[in-house]
Amino acid sequence: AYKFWGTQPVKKFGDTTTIEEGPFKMIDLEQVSKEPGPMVEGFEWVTMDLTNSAEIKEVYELLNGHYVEDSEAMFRFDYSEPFLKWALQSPGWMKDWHVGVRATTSRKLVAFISAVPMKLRVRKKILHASEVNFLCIHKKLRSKRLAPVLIKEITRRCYLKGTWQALYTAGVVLPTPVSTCRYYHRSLDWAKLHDIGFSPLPYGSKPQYQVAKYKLPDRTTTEGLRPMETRDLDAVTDLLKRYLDRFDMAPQYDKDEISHLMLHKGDGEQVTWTYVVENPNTNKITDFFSYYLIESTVVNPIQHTKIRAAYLFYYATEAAFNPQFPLSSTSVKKPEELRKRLNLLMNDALILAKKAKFDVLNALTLYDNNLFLEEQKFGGGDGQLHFYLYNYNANPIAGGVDKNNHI
Ligand code: YNC
Ligand code: MG
Repeated sequence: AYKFWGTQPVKKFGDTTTIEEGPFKMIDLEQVSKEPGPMVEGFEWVTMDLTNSAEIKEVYELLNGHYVEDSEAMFRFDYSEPFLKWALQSPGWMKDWHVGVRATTSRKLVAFISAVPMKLRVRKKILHASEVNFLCIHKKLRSKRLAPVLIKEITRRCYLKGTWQALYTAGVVLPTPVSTCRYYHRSLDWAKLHDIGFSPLPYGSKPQYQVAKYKLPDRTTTEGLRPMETRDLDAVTDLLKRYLDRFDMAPQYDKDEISHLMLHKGDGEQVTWTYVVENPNTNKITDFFSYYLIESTVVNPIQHTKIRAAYLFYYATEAAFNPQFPLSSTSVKKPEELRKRLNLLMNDALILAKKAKFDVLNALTLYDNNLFLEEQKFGGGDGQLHFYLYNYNANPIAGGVDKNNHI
């Protein structure tokens, strides 16, 4: 098993000794091939130009037909063209890291893999890493060992840019997750989710009870809540940095990245929604939250053809820094203030997502999410998301737990 992954600089299964964290190997740039590895006969490597709308559309169509499905193949991610532009052209992006495979004769795009640069902090060390995503092979070319060829090619291209580590996530188990999270789902339109087979009717319940359970108020309740604007960038960047510093593994974003990730730039379809709380007395930004849109295709539709899902993205709150509970204190429960504040904010996030016509809000069991998932009526899903590091040996990191083991 793991004929390919067994050859790669990743942790082996069952290796549970606590180690000093660091790269598995040092890469000598001289030894990195300047040419791509051999491609299967009849196919060739291409670099996609995602500033070209025709090429974005080709990537969109490959993913729309062939990307990730749930275990029962009822739904398939339908990442939109604006989403792909947003995700793949984040600050520092490189064209070289948008790798395609075309059929030589027909020119059809049949496989794709991508990376974007990211600064990732693992405990105290900051890695200048890449984030690898959107690995996809056309269904007719599956199980031909093409995936390892794509992974080796993106690795080569990362190495050529002096990037020796990568972060990637997958629903499948590979050697070896550094962290594992579970997906949770909060119904916003229960009737629709039930119709498409996403939400079962619990035993002994009735549809009208389910609809009533998930009903939300019309108006938000947090005083000072409003959409984020450009003038909030410094405050949000600073707040998120301090908030994420409480966890063992998190990205390090600068102002440009926060601008890219959080602000809808007004050209084309919106993919990201961000709200801040401005204290009406001090005009200080005390909290923010964001989510993004990914639709999924209903594979065998009866009535509805798409699920419109919001994914909880970054958030932060000053309530995490309650001076009564200094972060240096160990093994105490999270301050009650933080739990209360997050529940207030997330309830407003649900109200806003409902108003923006989302069917469901999805979240993972990471950061402080465990403080609100149940109270906000999220239900645990079947899916897990495993986080992996390439060429970096790290001790496991529990999802949903901060540095002081606060739950
Ligand atoms: C996967 N998701 O275990 P072994 S996530 C990584 N990520 O290798 P073949 C995967 N490896 O076990 P197929 C993987 N899924 O022999 C399978 N594998 O060691 C491994 N699905 O290859 C698998 N997108 O070509 C096995 O399999 C080997 O034809 C088998 O292709 C797989 O984007 C796949 O789920 C996933 O399109 C491409 O099934 C295909 O089945 C497909 O015979 C639907 O492959 C879409 C889908 C994956 C979404 C994602 C993150 C990818 C991360 C890749 C690893 C990056 C490493 C870091 C590189 C940069 C380093 C630096 C610096
Ligand atoms: Mg294959």
